[in-house]
Amino acid sequence: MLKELKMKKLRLALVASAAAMLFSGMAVAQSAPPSQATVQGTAAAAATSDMSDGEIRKVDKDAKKLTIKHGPLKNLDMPGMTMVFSVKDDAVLDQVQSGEKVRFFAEKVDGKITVTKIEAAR
Ligand SMILES: [Cu+2]
Repeated sequence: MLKELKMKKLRLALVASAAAMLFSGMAVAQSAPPSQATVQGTAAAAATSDMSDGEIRKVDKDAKKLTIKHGPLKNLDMPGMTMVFSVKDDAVLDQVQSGEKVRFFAEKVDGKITVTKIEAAR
């Protein structure tokens, strides 16, 4: 009975270490190809840059606004969501299109959350 319990514990420990190895292996694989960056896979990249991931959902040239499905915005303390942004430079409205994946930076300008930097995601 006691021996059986010990075996069970040992097996659990083995499973846990195998899972840990698998997880660390995955982390390495995920950070390896920079071109494969996804919304989930850019945690490391976000640390080196303040740009956030986003996907353009709507370009409203009349209102001069962009609807972006975005990842967490660290500087604004905002989790990922889909929302409307003002743009600092109207020219970006001609540079992006709905469905496009982007990297961008937003900050509060005159009380409005405004996209101040944006580029196509690689
Ligand atoms: Cu938001």
